[in-house]
Amino acid sequence: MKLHWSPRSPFVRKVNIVLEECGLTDAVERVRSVAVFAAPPNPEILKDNPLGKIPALITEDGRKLFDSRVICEYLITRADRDDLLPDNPDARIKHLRWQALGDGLTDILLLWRTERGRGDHADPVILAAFETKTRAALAMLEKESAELAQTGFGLGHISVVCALGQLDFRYADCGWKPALPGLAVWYAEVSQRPSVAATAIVDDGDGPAGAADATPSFTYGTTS
Ligand SMILES: N[C@@H](CCC(=O)N[C@@H](CS)C(=O)NCC(=O)O)C(=O)O
Repeated sequence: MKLHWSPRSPFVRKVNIVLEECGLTDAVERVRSVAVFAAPPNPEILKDNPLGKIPALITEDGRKLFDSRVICEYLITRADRDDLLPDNPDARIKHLRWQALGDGLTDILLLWRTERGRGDHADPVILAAFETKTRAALAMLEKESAELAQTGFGLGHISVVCALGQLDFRYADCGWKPALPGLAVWYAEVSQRPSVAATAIVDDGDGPAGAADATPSFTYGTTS
């Protein structure tokens, strides 16, 4: 299998965690592919994913799979690891819902950074909406932190971990952990899991300069 990847992509990290869980990490040839939302699409990625996004996986029999949700389900089925995405309808919906919440939060964090990177041209209404949605998603996860802890590890947890990892990567000083203690305890515990620890985001410096990183971030403990 061939994987378009980046060591700093939270959506690629979902796939990396599943690969680790399934013992398939060495079955993949990695191609370092730069994907930037606010830039011309990478032609090498477009050949395999017309949406220009990573992750994209090419299987041994030539199937071009995207996005992370499809790739993760493919790998889980291939490895017969239905504990990660149970067949039982209630358990399955629980994981798919957490996946939607985690992936949705990650999408917002990526788009928010892109908008912040526009400096004086950033739209304050859009910035405020991203902040409101981020706070609401984190508040929901705090409410559900006991259920996250009590439910067998699976795809839903993987998406939430990757969203929180992205928050720590790009908004390291936002101070969410003291404000959301249940979620912080669950996150600290799940971060010890070998598949999660082995796949931490790494900034390899490849890609566009982070104009957004020079502009003010947000602080979880305050209101906007
Ligand atoms: N829904 C997609 C999202 C993938 C995504 O947004 N990937 C980012 C990198 S983390 C990307 O490729 N961005 C480039 C773009 O949006 O054009 C998935 O789950 O794979």
